[in-house]
Amino acid sequence: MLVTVDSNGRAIKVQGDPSQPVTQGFLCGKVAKYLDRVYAPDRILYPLQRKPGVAKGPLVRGREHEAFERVSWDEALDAIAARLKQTAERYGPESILPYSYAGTMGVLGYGSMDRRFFHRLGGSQLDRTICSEAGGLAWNLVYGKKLGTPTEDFALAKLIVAWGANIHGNNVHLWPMVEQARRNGARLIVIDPYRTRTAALADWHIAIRPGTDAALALGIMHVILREGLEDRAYVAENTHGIERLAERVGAYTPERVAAWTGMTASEVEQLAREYATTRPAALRMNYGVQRSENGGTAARAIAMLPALTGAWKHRGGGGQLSTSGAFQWNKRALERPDLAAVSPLGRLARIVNMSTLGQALEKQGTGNREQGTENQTAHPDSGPDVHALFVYNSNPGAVAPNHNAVRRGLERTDLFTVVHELFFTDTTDYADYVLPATTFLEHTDIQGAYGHYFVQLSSQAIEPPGEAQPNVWLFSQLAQRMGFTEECFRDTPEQMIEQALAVGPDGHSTNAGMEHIALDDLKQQGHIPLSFHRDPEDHPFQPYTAGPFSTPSGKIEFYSETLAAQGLDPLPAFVAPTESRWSEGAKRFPLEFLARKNDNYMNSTFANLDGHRKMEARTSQKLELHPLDAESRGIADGDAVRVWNDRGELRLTALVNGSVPAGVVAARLDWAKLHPEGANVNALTSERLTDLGAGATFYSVLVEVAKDSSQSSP
Ligand SMILES: Nc1nc2c(c(=O)[nH]1)N[C@H]1C(S)=C(S)[C@@H](COP(=O)(O)OP(=O)(O)OC[C@H]3O[C@@H](n4cnc5c(=O)[nH]c(N)nc54)[C@H](O)[C@@H]3O)O[C@H]1N2
Ligand SMILES: Nc1nc2c(c(=O)[nH]1)N[C@H]1C(S)=C(S)[C@@H](COP(=O)(O)OP(=O)(O)OC[C@H]3O[C@@H](n4cnc5c(=O)[nH]c(N)nc54)[C@H](O)[C@@H]3O)O[C@H]1N2
Ligand SMILES: [Mo]
Repeated sequence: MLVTVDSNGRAIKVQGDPSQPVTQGFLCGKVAKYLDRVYAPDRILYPLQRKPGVAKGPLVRGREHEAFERVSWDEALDAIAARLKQTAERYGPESILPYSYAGTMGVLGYGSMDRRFFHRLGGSQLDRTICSEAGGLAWNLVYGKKLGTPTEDFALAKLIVAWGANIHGNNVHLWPMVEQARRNGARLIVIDPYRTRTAALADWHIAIRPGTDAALALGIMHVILREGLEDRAYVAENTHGIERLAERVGAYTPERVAAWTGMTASEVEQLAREYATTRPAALRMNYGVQRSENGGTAARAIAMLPALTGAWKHRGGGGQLSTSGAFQWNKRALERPDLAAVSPLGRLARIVNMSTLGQALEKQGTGNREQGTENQTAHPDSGPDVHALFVYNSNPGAVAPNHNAVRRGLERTDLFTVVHELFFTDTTDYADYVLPATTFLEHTDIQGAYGHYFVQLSSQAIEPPGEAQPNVWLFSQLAQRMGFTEECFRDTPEQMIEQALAVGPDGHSTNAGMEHIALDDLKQQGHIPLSFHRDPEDHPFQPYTAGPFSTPSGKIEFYSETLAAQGLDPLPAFVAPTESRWSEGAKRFPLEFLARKNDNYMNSTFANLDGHRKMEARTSQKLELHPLDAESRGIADGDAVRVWNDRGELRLTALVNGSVPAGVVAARLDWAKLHPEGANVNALTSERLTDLGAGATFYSVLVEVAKDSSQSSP
């Protein structure tokens, strides 16, 4: 992204960098309006302390500052350090819980000085499972590493399958490649229960029932193997466990799969044939598939498809879940887990799962993952209750599942909460201290990616407003106040960028794939491709064309000894989610609910800006439902409705359209405080975890809906 700054140091324009081969000079709709966010009149500019006697809980929008008083950074840092010390002494340092996710995805801002700080302190470690853990683990079980078809090469495909992937809405920079491929005759198939922008533009939209993807993937494999459409040579050479997989898929006849997925048997066959016989065939699986209780297994089964057909062999074929495995940052240097040895614990702290924050705060245990983990270090399911919560890069008051449980936890008067933020969010309403954070225009960072293969430098463009400070600065300062004397707490961002790159004596990175990259070159060029992607025309990168693979068997794994050793099913199977139309709970709550993202927000980011809200007006605070489900409940388009289950309730306006199949309803993630009753879709979602990776299950939720007779239609 290029930022134009005027002579007064004010950013006046943002635009895509035309020299970036993936983003090609355009920005998505929400980031094109990024300056509205940077210069928003309600940015938090100064450190704030909750006024004595003001209860924690939703504050009136636009008047949040009245609950706080301005303090200096010195006062705030001293007071926070004193409280953290006291908490650590009284309850043990593990009673302090950091909570962060993807507010910034810069390598430094996402996880560096903060990790050092909490390792040295002995604070609980956070298992960052809320987004992609189930799918990432699934992909790694099959291939060993998260690589994929280069984004640019999707333009060469003759078939693109978007599976649980809202390309046009969430990943718009892939869309031009899709369009180019289609100009050359490619077809686009979208597998998504919801009619997204992507689905509406597809050649074939398969409105699969939520949580039934494993059945479909196994059904496709059934047809492929029955009809001999697999790539036998590729499978023999590169994969492990085909015989046992073949045995397993025997039961997944098109007829049975049709009954689960809501497709017809002949559609299952058609999809399998088209996928297996079109070359190149590119699979864009995204994380939508795995926000479901059986989502890890579903993602794993889907990931096997290009291995069965040998699609990786054809340039423009194969698939992509994420390209993040290609970025081998020197994380040990950035995060310094070795500092845990000098913490009061003398070891790595227990791990708390971020997807069960409600439970962690309600003192019902910490929701640690028990299975399928790749980084199981040390996490006893015990340990002290959480007494201090340090939130940055995240808005758990809006994005965490089971909102009402989270809210009860945040309301605890004995919980000390610090929030580092840009705006008064659903989370700052519960903070004891609110600290002002910078936007990415106001600090320097280095970036990897999960949708391309370029290392990028994002240089500071403007001065921060007020007293806003970046994450690195905050945790460096706080470390000084805690009396942490290690040199690494005084590192500058530039030094840390060099550490991330593991810069060698000649000034170049020593990270695998980055050996040609020097910081000075990044400063000049902004973005530099990873080594294997430097000459895409003559030496195109095609992952997984040949082994050895970084799995235990050295092969692509259809059958997983790793899972077998954990007592889990080594082969994929379809298991209906606990909350689905087949479950006992469906008697009381018969509708499957999709707690969806917005095309013009970034999770909960941007939802507070009027311009962005306008772009979302069509679906904002609406419940989308099928005409049959509306009719049987006496609901008409535009009626006020009540949506509820045992966890919570939400009042929305009915939008009866063709966007969801019968039995499925959908609404959008929003700030809870922008709804009249102070709740959002996560009031309905649960803390139940995915089968692999212990991730959140935003898309396995049952609800009931009724006309809201307490209100007349707006
Ligand atoms: N505009 C915009 N862009 C974003 C984001 C945003 O909030 N807004 N968020 C960013 C983030 S954090 C992420 S992780 C990525 C995620 O990008 P995606 O993975 O594309 O994210 P989702 O919208 O969660 O899921 C994609 C689709 O999966 C569908 N889906 C739900 N349940 C099922 C199911 O059981 N089976 C199948 N086949 N599909 C299902 C949903 O209806 C949805 O349309 O996007 C990023 N980009
Ligand atoms: N119902 C439902 N819930 C969901 C999802 C869904 O699809 N449906 N999606 C899930 C997914 S995929 C994800 S990834 C999570 C995302 O969860 P979060 O990462 O919490 O996402 P955001 O809502 O973007 O909130 C990030 C916050 O960080 C702040 N921030 C931005 N930059 C900085 C910075 O440099 N420093 C600090 N200190 N703060 C900063 C922003 O102002 C913003 O309030 O949400 C999950 N929750
Ligand atoms: Mo995400």
